Amino acid sequence: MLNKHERKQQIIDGIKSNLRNQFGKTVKTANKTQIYLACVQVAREEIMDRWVKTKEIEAEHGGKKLYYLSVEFLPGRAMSNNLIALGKTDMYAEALMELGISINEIEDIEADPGLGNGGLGRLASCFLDSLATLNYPAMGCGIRYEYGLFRQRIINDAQVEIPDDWLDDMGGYPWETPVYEDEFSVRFGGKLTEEYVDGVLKVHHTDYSVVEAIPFDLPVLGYGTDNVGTLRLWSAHSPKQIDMESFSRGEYVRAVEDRELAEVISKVLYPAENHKEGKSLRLKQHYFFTSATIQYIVREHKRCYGSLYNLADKVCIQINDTHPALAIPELLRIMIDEEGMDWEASCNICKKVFGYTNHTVLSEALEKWPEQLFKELLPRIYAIVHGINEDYCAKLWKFYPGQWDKIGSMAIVGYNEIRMANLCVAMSDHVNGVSQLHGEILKRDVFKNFFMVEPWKFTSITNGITPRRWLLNANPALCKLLDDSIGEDYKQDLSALNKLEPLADDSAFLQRFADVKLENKRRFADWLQQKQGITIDPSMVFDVQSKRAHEYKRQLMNLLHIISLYDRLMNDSSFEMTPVTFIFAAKASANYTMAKQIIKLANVLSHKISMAPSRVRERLNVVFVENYNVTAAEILIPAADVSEQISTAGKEASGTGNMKFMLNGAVTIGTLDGANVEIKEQVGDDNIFIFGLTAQEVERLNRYANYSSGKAYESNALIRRAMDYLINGELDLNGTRVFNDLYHVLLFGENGTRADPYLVLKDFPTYSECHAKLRTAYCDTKRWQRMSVLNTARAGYFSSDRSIEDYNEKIWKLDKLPF
Ligand code: 26W
Repeated sequence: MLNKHERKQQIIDGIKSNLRNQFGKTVKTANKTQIYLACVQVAREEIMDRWVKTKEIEAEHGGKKLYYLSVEFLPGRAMSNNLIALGKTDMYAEALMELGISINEIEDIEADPGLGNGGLGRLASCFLDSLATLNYPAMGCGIRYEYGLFRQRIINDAQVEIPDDWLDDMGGYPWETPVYEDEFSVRFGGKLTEEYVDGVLKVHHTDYSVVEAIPFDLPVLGYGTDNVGTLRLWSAHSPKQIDMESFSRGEYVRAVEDRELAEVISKVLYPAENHKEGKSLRLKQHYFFTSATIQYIVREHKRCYGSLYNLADKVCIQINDTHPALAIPELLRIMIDEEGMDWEASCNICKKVFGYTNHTVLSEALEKWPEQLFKELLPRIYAIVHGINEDYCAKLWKFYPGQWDKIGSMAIVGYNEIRMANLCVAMSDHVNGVSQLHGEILKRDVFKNFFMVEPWKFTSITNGITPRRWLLNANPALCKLLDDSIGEDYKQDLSALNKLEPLADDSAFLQRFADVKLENKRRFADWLQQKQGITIDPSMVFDVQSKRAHEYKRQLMNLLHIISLYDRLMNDSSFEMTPVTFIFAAKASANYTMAKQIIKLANVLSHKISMAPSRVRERLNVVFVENYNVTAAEILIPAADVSEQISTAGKEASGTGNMKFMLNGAVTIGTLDGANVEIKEQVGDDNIFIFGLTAQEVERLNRYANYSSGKAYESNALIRRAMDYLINGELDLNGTRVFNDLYHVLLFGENGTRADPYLVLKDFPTYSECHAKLRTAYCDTKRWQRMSVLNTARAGYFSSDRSIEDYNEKIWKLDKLPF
């Protein structure tokens, strides 16, 4: 065993020899990127040891394994997280210090892989962290996009999208390993012919194009264990040889087309969330990665057991929303066409293997594919989906005899579309929502008719977040305080945070907790200064809304409230308020006009207020944080005093940002939506600010169509005055009328849709009152500090470790690896 000094020396020697071998450099001559890359190599050696051992232990163990399929992952930067898992953060920091380098600067070199849009992708990464930490055998499977989610710049107050070539930035991604022996071919297009062989129907698939799938594996380090999980991302490549057959038939163009088709599949992540995109490339992406994954799973299983009959005992596959749903017909295809198994037996096995998690109730986000496109691109999969549909409709007929409308709406193929959610529900063993409320809405509303047929399938599992990234990594100052006051158990058992409860009445502790918050606010202020040249005052309340820009999340309501405060400060010299800096961070899908206008409004307002008289500026500030991503979230969230979770009730499936803020001691102002409901239950009514309609009230209002935003406007002077700013030229000095649309949607609706579909004006009055109460509470320093501590103390339930244990109990039934 080496002592501490020797281990540090080992790191230093490792860095030096890597610089020499890789780049022909010394510490003096190397640049920051080279030093970063050398550090990664040194850390990787240790990680590789653990990874190899994990694979051996897993093979020996022979238990059931989980494959978590997701078209998005948002892992965040790897270096700091991996050093924490290795327990080596300080050692690396000191080693680098001896070389005259600050570890922060080195960590800042690293790209943040933006291989997802928002909540769904980040959840997938939190789950992989927990699976590894809890020693469950699991692999995440997705796509290695060459371009992640666009980088956002704000130019003239508007969002501008810049390509995210994250792989180019560092000359490749140093944490990944290509696994060439696990390459698979994926087929697109072509023709089907049928033939009876000994009375059995055989389907032949010919004239297809081939794309090669090459996996790149990333290690996912468990915390407090040597277990290392795997995130496998598939990259698309053209077949090594040009298709000689079509080439020699003179089909030169076809042969070259194949190359084109292949190259483009894993190029870019679609930047749309909660909005379906009926593009053929997207369908190709989905089939590409699910086919490769299923081929790999089948090969591994057959290597051990020779056949697929016991597949359901050894494999479970979780489908993260409907995007990976083609895994279901793909598994059937292999069982039937390649393994010669019969249809019914194959279907029965399939139904035991898959679990489906739904992440949204917005109807515009439920995936449907045009039948013709589907058929042309995936003829064999199309035929299989038809087979599934026939069986399923026959089954429904028994349950709902003669009820054609109902059966029609539940069918997998209908109105020339393939409905992916229906496919998932029909073919999965379990269907789950991501919060209590969301699960109930799935049963009562979205999947009501399915629920009647197979009620046992439906369940809810409340989302969670990994405390390793969202506490240990993001908030070292708070962790130090926690370590000193309640020990370190909370790192692997977040419910241990409840040991803080008694300290919520200890004024010395409250002060130390508040000091940590202030330190994090300063850290964020410095970061913002350096990134965007904006100065903010850490003595003001930091009130934060950071999440994707979407109408249902109601950033617009937040902005109208700020306009209202501005108006009162400007026009009423007797109006006093606790000084607040409102902070926004949000990306909008590039073609989502309304969301882009909301971003513009935030930026315009920010400028407007910065030019106001000092009495106003001292009390009110607005800033927009550019390019929100995991790295920005890690700095922003620990600096928040107030967390805005204000979606229209019934629309946000769960939310996970809400949990991150709570864990870091922010107090929530929010509606009873998604996991906010459970946050309120955990933290208690006195430690959260709830306002607005409930999901049931929203439901009723919509059902009876008895809401008039015009009346809400007429009856409330604050609303009228705030709304006026959108059209009276105050916010668009050049008379560009940029915010006319926002005004119009709220009061009149756009081309035929109802006015104010997300009830912004309806909830505005209670939102505004709730903010006033919150400011009063903040002035009572002791009371506020106590609330803040209790939010952290009661966040234990929202660990993704708890979510994973719930999934395992209800669905997966995995055994832990013997570490
Ligand atoms: C087809 C385009 C598309 C892309 C992404 C449709 C839908 C999605 C996702 C399902 C949207 C999403 O990220 N949903 C979020 O999932 C989180 C994790 O469960 C929840 O916390 C959020 O409430 C939910 O909006």
